[in-house]
Amino acid sequence: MKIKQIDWYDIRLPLVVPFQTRYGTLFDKACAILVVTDELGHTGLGELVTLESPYYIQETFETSRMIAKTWLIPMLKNRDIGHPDDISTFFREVKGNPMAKSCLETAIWDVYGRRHGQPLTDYFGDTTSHVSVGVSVGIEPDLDILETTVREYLQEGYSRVKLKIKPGYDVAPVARIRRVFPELELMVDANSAYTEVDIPHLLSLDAFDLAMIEQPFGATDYLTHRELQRQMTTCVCLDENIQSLTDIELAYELKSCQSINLKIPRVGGITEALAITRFCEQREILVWMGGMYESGVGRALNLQFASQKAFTFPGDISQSSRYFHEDVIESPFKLEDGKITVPTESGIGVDIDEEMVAKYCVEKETFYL
Ligand code: OSB
Ligand code: MG
Repeated sequence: MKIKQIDWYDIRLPLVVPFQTRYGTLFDKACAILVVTDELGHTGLGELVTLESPYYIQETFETSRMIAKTWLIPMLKNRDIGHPDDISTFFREVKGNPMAKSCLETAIWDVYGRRHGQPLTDYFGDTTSHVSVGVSVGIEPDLDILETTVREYLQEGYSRVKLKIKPGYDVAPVARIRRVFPELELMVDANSAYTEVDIPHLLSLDAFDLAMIEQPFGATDYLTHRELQRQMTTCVCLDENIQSLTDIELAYELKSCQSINLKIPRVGGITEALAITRFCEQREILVWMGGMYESGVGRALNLQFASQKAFTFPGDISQSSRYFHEDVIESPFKLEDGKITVPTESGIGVDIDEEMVAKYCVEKETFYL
């Protein structure tokens, strides 16, 4: 297979509710939708999901876009692609920048699947047709509003709730939600907001029967996570730390975590994400699917990936309407009986809605390879 053309659409989707994390508040989501075309005219879709600020990981929307357009796309010129696994090998020359790599790598997996008439789930082993999902709730200082928000999500059918926390906003919201919903599968995500001196304070979260605490410390801080996991009963989960298979190998050897939030874009694409999943399965590390406020394109892939049997814990894959008024795909995802149906058409199983892409597109560029 050869890639002949790449159409790059920069998109800006307004959010239904602004998301507040300790990084600030997000009012709309920038993303790019990539359409890659092979030499036979089959097309594949990819999404660039990077946030605009460098506060989550090093990449920003602009740096990912520049790396992809200037360095990665030219690497595909005249290359024979035997299998989509080849892409991660070609891209190894460029260091880091997993999200830039992933938007192209996943689009190439998609065109490969469509060309062979196979949904990507066919390449993932045993999968299920419906996935139970959770919801990631932003920081809401008014705990009455927080409680109402959580109640509404539970009524919609989400089977797990993740609360974002930060210093000064942790025990109080957790205690409140736990008191009101004693049976709820509840967890917290700190997005690196704490340091070693906070360990005694974080240990007080052990009292709330949380499923896990996600990424309390810095993105390369394996040792402080190890120290917390040594002292804490609650499962420590890593997100920002895990950008490759090597990172989870290190975390496993050091006993820095018992779980990881896996995001395909944060690890450079499907090939690496599969290797990480297999590693976790073999070592009883709980692996589950994270999210980056994806549009329908990235969400379709996340759903397919999370349909693997290793993904027993509900992912951060909410229905499209929780994020956006309108989506760029033809049939936006809906929660039904607490589950979302995994697309079964070939490739990622969804098609873009041309009208929506045109409506929310702010810039377009075409590359001929
Ligand atoms: O830390 O998991 C995170 C979104 C953007 C960046 C980082 C994170 C998140 C989420 C949202 O928690 C998950 C989602 O609903 O897409
Ligand atoms: Mg996280």
